[in-house]
Amino acid sequence: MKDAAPQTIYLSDYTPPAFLIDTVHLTFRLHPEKTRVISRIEFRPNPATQSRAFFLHGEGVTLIRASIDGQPVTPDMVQGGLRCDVPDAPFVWEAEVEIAPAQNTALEGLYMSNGMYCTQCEAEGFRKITYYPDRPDVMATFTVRIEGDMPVMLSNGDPVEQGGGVAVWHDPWPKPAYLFALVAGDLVNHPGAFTTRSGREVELNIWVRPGDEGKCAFAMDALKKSMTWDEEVYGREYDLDVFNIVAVDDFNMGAMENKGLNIFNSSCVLASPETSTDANFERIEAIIAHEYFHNWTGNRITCRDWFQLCLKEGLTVYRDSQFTSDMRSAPVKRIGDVIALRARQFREDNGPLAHPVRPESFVEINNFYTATVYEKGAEVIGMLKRLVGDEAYARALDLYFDRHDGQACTIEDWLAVFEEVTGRDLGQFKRWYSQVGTPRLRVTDDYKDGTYTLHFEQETPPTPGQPDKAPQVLPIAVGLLGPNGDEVRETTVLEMTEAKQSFVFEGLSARPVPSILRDFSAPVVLERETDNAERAFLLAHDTDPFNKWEAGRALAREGLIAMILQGAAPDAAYLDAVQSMARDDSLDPAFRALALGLPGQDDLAQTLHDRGHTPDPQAIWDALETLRQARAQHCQDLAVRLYAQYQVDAPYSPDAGQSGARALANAALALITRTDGGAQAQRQYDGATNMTQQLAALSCLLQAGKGEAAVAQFYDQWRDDRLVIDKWFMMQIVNADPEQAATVAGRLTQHPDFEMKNPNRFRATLGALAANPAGFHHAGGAGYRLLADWLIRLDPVNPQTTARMCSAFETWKRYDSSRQALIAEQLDRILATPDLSRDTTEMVSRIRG
Ligand code: 0A1
Ligand code: ZN
Repeated sequence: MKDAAPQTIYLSDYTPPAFLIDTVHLTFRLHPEKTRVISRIEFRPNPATQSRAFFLHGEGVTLIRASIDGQPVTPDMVQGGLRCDVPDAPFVWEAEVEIAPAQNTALEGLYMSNGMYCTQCEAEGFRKITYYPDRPDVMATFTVRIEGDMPVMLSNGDPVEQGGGVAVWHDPWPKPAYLFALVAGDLVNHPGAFTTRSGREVELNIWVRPGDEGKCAFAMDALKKSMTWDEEVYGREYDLDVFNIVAVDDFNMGAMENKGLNIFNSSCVLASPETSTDANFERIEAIIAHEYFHNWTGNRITCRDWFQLCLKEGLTVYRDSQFTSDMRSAPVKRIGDVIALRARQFREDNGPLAHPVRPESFVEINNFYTATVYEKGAEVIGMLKRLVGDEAYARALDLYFDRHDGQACTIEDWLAVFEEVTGRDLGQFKRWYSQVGTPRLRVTDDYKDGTYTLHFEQETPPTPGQPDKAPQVLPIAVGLLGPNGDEVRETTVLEMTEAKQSFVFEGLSARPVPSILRDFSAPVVLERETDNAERAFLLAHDTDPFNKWEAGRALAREGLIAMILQGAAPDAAYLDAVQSMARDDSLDPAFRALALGLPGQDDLAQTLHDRGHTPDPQAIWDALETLRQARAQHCQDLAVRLYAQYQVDAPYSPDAGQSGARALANAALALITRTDGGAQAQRQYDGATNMTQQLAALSCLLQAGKGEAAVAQFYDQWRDDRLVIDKWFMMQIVNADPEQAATVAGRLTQHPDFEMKNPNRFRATLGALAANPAGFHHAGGAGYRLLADWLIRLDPVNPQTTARMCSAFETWKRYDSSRQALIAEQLDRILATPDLSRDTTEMVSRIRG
């Protein structure tokens, strides 16, 4: 059936399901072109509603037969599914359908990746497997029988029967269809075991393609750490006898929390020192934790409807960030999270794709797995915890798990447990879920006779569809420093609820220097008229590591803005301050490496736009280059010292200590490369014993224009490792000079190893182009054309990845009229493509505005 005009779905239209399900039995007869799926589903009328309309979702499935209580029926086939007359009493629905997993390039539903069957059902993929009420508030227990000739055949829950071409799995925990999973293939496992604190023996397996079994140990260790952490910190235990993880090469996202059978993009699970960077290891640890934590926040307690996505995602991101903070360095994790939040979520808030943490409407839900739902959703949880305190947070979570286990819930349910535990009215706090945009927080201060007053003013700029905003609850963590740099007031959390509000500190002997928004206590843009002397003072003295870093970042940013707008020279105050900070061996090397980072090109473009200027991507790039060069000269001796001092002699470990040392040594190498023309980078490249060293050296060589030999060598060395070759594609494009970037990317799309159908490879190539802003936005528009060409080609193959990658264009309104015209032309060209998917149509229409 041909798609009708795409429909907008509204939160306000929610109605409960007419029928509930007790049990589901599925039989899969696997075949690449014609898999049969036989379903037997026990329905009963939902006592909570009068409606008895029976509708089952189904897309791209061929119905072979259907029956109700054993009597054949002929349902009405309608747009997106089927309808049927059914009894007003419990009944058994049976159906047989046929699907073609080998033809499924969208990677949603049941598909094949390298000869292996696998599934992706979130958000609405189960309807591509069989007819079903594919909505998260219909929860059922599943028994799955898989018939096929694959050596390993897995589904959710615990195994019941295995062998002779059959595997039967039973999941005793009621779940929505989006958590269903099936995997079948020639897989090998890396086994493990875990005993829960109440004594359940859990078999752990990481299933991979033969040859990859040596890259699973780190993920297995991360899984065990996650299981222990969730017991210790949230009191949550695992609840099945088996926990399986499978690595899949073709996957649209990072990973998926299917009950008892997590499916991972292989890039988010496979790791070895030779093939993975420290950053890869850290990310794998975090994603393993994230998916594992979903077992309670997502699976045992799920979402009533997809508008509530942040209920599971915001909370689970928050939990995985707590985990990483506990396993590694909390300040370093916080700084990294804020860099990512500003780069992705603030950017989203500032453009045409802005939406609330809990959206109120969508056309295609897959387009709402966004930084706003995930990362801002996590910030909202962090603010709530800061406001109510750790102890009340723990009690509220206990109540949430007790009360809602086995349910499909809403944000109202979530906030209600906090209201009950604390007695607070969270009505105003709830605006964080509905109001769009990043609040601006303006600060002024005055001091008189020992009394210091901070005056705050908050304002959220208008966003599409939301012209007027009400004040939000802002937890503002503040500390005060005395003139000699000592802390005269420890961190206190001010609770701002009004549009304008002042807070008074008494008994001070001199005018203090305020350290505001410590630990980035609220996701806002802080605006304060200050000067570089104060920033340098905070960089030197602030006891809050986040604000210490932030002061350095502000110094760098203001210097860069002056260079861009006024043609100023690199700021000496910044160069001195960053040098003293980098030299300070009492500071964590990982922190120093972060503090040596500079604001990104996109960050600077946004800042310029916020201040009423039209950003010029080339001017931004030039300023960054000039500053990097000046810094390299200014810190020449220090860089050599740091590089030598932070070499790691011990056998490789991806732990925080070693990876921090490598990060600092590699930051020093980047400085050295600008004064020695790449000699040291070449030595590091030639002698590298791990991927962190090898890739950092390659990046330095490419930036120095000396990468040719290394690029060729790298390919020869790694041509058989898909994940490493992704890095090879990406490095060449991200590090290309602006005028070369589109050409390099275009050339690489013609490389025999470029595979459009593999999302990782597509992102490593076209995503990398968008990650080189001066290159992507280079005058003439070659970057825009190249990306649009490939999005148009990918759309019929994989709409989901196409739609996600359209966000490369979301900032287009910031730029000059000629760039805007060039981008508009490409957006219109995409929109005019016949049969454009619903996913991409929605994204491009929203971006085009
Ligand atoms: N729930 C997963 C991410 C995920 C979301 C959507 C997907 O397909 C549309 C796939 C995976 C997580 O948060 O990890
Ligand atoms: Zn998640």
